[in-house]
Amino acid sequence: GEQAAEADRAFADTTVSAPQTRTGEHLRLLRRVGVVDPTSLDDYRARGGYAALRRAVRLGATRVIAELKDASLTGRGGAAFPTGVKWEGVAQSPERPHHLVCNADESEPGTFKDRVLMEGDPFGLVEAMTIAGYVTGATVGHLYVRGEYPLATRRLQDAIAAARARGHLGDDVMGEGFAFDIDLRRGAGAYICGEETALLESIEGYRGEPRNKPPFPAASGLFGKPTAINNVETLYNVLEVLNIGGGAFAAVGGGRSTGSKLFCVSGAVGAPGVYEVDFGTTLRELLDLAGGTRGTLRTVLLGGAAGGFVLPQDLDVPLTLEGARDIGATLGSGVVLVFDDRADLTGTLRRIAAFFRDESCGQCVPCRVGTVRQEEALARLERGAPLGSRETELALLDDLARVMRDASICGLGQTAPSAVASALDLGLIAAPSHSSNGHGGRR
Ligand code: L3W
Ligand code: SF4
Repeated sequence: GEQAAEADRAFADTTVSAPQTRTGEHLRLLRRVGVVDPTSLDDYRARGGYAALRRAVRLGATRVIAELKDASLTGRGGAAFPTGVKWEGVAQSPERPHHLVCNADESEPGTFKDRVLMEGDPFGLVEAMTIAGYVTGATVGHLYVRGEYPLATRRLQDAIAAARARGHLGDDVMGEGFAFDIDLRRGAGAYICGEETALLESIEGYRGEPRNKPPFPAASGLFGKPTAINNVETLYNVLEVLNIGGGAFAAVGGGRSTGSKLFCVSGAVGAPGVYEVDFGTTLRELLDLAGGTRGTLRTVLLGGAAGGFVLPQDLDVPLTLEGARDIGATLGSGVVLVFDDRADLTGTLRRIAAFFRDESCGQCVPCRVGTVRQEEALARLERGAPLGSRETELALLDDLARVMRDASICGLGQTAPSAVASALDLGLIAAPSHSSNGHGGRR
């Protein structure tokens, strides 16, 4: 009680700006955030809640999957796997039981989009998970929420209880003849438990160590059974697909980037916060929405630690998976970190490296050792005391990046060197060196 009240106060004090979108366009995922009473199932229903579930049941599982494929909906956790394909794999598996998991362990540095959805529109996640359970044939959905999200946890717990009390969860959901309930789990502060297979280990009661993939969870997941595991934002998109239809959803954006995307904009902008824009909006337009850049723009880290740096001359890049890839970045989970010319880039990269070193589960050598060596090299560069020459350090970082990317078991080790490698590529790490020949810039 006391803790939750404190979290409420802390939330009220934060300056996360109101959700926004481009003028003249309606919000999709954030539509109800800040508008609906997050504690009221009646208010949720009055604002269109549970229409998507009714539609899903009318269509039946097979046609819902077809709608998701028509929509070209892809996962919003960073890897963009097609949601319809994932659900189909689980729904069609002859193995029993089927499991459903929602990955709400949002912990990527600079990411806070799922938090805004869960705190502001918790019934949306309850409804979307219920639809996912209906379609994949899972009767229990495990909702794994980041331990440091007390307000989201409480709102979700209350929403689950309210839905249960009104027959929107339980043995006969809304009188539609299927059973589904939600089991909420709280993480305990380990970033690695957001990696899907580590998360499954954690639910099973083991240490959060990633498994080798394949097999993917859709074939062998929780307790070795077929498991659909989805990011929070992906599930809210399922509501949108059902509400407007797969074809209308796919009409926004294109390729593997259809619909809208939430971006977490922070750093040197006028109004940091979560913004929803249609795929295809340019980075420049997004930054304008976020109050414009403050100071002289140096670079933008797009896609967060797993992504890449964007230079001021590339701000017209369209925010799509394809557009980001073309300039050597990713959209990842929607991180947009803006640096002005006074920002300490090497220091920031060193802190990101320290984060990965700290959060590595230690299971495989390239990551366990690589994250330590990477942090050390960056710290030496930061202090201006490289081993031999600056070039030696840069070569070492380059080597480490290659080994970690190629040989790590999971995404943590594979992507831990991404931002550093991108900064090296673009010559953004400019450390003083005793024996430097003065080279900077692109190598
Ligand atoms: C069935 C196949 N399913 C792949 C499934 C797989 C998973 C999804 C993506 O995430 C991203 C990275 C960073 N049959 C399948 C299949 N799947 N092939 O598709 O799989 P995968 O293995 O490509 O990626 P991943 O390891 O799940 C890596 C991002 O994660 N990241 C951090 C993200 C942080 C957050 C957050 O805090 N909220 O999202 C760090 O690396 O962008 O792209 O479900 O099972 N043949
Ligand atoms: Fe653990 Fe890192 Fe290996 Fe992933 S890459 S399994 S976090 S040691």
